[in-house]
Amino acid sequence: MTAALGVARVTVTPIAFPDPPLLNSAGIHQPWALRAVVQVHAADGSVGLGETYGDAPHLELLGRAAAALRGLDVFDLNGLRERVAAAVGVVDAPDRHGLTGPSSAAKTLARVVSPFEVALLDLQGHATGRPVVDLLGGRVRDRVPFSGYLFYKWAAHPGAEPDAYGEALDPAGIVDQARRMVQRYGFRSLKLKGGVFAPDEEIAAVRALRAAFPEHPLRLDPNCAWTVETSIRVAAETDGLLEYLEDPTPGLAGMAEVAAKAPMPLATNMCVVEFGDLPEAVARDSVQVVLSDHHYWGGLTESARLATICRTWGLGLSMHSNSHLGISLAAMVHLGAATPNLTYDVDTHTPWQLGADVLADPLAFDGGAVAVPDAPGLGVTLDPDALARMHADYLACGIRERDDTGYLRRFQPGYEKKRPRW
Ligand code: GKR
Ligand code: MG
Repeated sequence: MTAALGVARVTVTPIAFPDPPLLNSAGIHQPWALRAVVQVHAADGSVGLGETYGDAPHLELLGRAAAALRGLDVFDLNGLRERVAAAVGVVDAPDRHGLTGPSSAAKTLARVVSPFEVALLDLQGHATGRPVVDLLGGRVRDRVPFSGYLFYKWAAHPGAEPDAYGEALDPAGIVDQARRMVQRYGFRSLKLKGGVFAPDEEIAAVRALRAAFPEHPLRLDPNCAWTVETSIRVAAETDGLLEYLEDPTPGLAGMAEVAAKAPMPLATNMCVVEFGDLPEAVARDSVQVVLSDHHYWGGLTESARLATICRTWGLGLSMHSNSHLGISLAAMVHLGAATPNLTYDVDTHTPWQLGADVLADPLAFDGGAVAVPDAPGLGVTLDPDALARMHADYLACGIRERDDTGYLRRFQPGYEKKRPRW
């Protein structure tokens, strides 16, 4: 039997990178997005990578977990979960924006475990010479398809130069943004982040997208900005236009009411956000598509288990994203490649990072998809200079928690986050 490979030390580096002024039902993105890069150093000198949120309360928990991992066998993922649970304790550390639904101690723990689990899988890959996809059950596809993620947005943060995508505050702006994104990345499906303007304006944007992209499957995600009644109306008016409607209204009960009348499937990354949500969601038939996210479902192996549950209950499956960099993208690609029942294109924020990355050679999009790397582990390498630069940006930017609502209030003092709003 091969000797165990132990964890020698772990580093957690908070970083910041520029983020465009993207609008959503919580407010608007701040000029800097926060992430944390986890490096797990094994006793043989190899290093495993993980990427996660960079908000201060989460960083504190990551620090506690990191200190507890010394000596852990890199193949012992159950041991990882036990050690992190003991180090973190029962704690609920919600995010402020609520864009990934309610928080709980179980979800908080899963969120803390996740980047370490990804890093251990990366190390297992290095130790065995196999890509992570092989450790998750083997590849069922060579390329993982992504959807183009469209946002209403300002041309620039106040006082800054416009970014490459410019302003998008009406249907024409959204179609123009979609054209640029499809041209550059080749996306074959499109998602519009809604919940920003009155529903009729967003329906008009969906119609404009359908006219401009007759073959692209479309989705609309207002992040729970609508009442049940409004959701049912929008669903009726977008009949035939959407492959799914995502999180129109809050809660499993409200979603079930909408689902009973909506002509299209409902998807969620807000009302099914941990394993404990699944029994009620299935019993009520609240959602027909679960958007997994390894960052808060406990990592890649837990997300693979979620996929099996979805298959068991006949639920569709795809992946949700938040502002992220290339380590997260690589993790999503390996998971997507190992998931037989990935029934829809995966979300990604990559285009909005406008080329910023902590990796030496980030995975690239071609025809809207990312090819699964063959190299051992995640198949990506950290760029230490970029990491240092982004850590310096973190120290200098002054942002310690994502706060889309507080940032929008600076420019619109009366703004309030309301779910539902319409
Ligand atoms: O980046 O503003 C954003 C998104 O709204 C994100 O935070 C959401 O969590 O993409 C997400 C979603 O699908 O709900
Ligand atoms: Mg969503």
